[in-house]
Amino acid sequence: MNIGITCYPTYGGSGVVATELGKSLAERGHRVHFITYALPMRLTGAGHEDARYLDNIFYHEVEMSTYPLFEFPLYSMALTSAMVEVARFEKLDLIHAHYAIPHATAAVLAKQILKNDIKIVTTLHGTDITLVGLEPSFEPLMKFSIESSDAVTAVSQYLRDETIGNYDVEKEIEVIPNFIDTETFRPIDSKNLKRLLAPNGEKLLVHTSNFREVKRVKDTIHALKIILDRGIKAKLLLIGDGPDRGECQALARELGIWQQTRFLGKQSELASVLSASDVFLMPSGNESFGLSALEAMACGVPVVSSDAGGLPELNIDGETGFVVPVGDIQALAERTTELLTNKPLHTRTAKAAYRRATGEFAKERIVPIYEAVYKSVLNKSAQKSKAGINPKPVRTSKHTSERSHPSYHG
Ligand code: GMT
Repeated sequence: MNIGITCYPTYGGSGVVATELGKSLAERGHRVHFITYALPMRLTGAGHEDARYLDNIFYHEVEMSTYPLFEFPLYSMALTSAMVEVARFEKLDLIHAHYAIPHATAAVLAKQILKNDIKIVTTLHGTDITLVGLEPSFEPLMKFSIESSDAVTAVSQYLRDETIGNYDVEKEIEVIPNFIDTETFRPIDSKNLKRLLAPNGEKLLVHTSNFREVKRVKDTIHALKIILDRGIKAKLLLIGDGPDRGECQALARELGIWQQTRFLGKQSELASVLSASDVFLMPSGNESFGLSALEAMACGVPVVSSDAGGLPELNIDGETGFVVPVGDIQALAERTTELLTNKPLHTRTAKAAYRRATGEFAKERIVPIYEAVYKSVLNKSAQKSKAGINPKPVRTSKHTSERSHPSYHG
């Protein structure tokens, strides 16, 4: 198949899933075209095989024109135009839009410009539905974008139910969870790193996120304080960056635990530091799936998470770690203490976390499910064309097509 993928190219979970999916589809012989405003992080970067040079992966940069009259950038329009141009030159079979607004919206508009000569698959990731789309003025646009897509997927049952409940959509939504590349995320021997990070034998707690309010990063710092006050030697590794980082640093100083808190910034190679850690903390106020918890589980690290959104679908309470109510810092500290002080419990949950991540959520299991969705929308169009309704030929195999238009970086 000849597949266009649009996503946020940054460190966010939706961009990571979209990029890993594209890489995996390319490995499986499809031609994959990323249509984004920057090169997706996981296509390049240390610790990741540099996939951008594969001959069936293409990068089409969405170019933004500037003109003094345009006070606000016309990104959605530029994206739609890029989708139309790439679809025409590359003869795309479908566009897979990750994140509803504006990506699915732009794709649906592109489809109309292309006179329906393309299929649109939309994947809902989380904040597109639970935060952004709930802005009242966006609701009709969200409903329209979802209902006009040929197929819609959501990353958890929770997100599927929220979408149907919040937007009253009449659309089948298939749940396809996040997945993991078990060659990248695996338990790595990190004894040396552990010695560096915990020279006095401290237990290591770890949290990775984009430090937005919804992640409740401050809860991890409060929990660390409780744990330290109980006389347990521990350190908290905070990986990533975002709006709340400054406040978190101030809180660590205020609580007098600055020395036990390490802000490590954005990291492109996570498996070693996760493998060196004892417990992963995810106290989110809202979380549709929790990709970073899955990454930790695949490295053999048990998780203490909140019960927000789809987290209990991933982290099974008492089995792969513990689930506590959102905002219950005491319970967060309590459950983490249990894992840090009860060796057999830690070993059992760590093993279960690893087994669940690499069994249920391995990319080899999940990527074919996306492929089946693509085939199903293309088959539907083939059936219609047989019946004389839509005479578009279906291309389900690799085919030669011209390279990208020169204004793109193919
Ligand atoms: O909100 C984020 O953390 C980033 C966001 C995104 O869209 O980039 O992540 C969402 O999508 C991920 C991939 O499907 C999910 O694993 C995250 O749970 C989800 N985040 C939230 O729902 C808050």
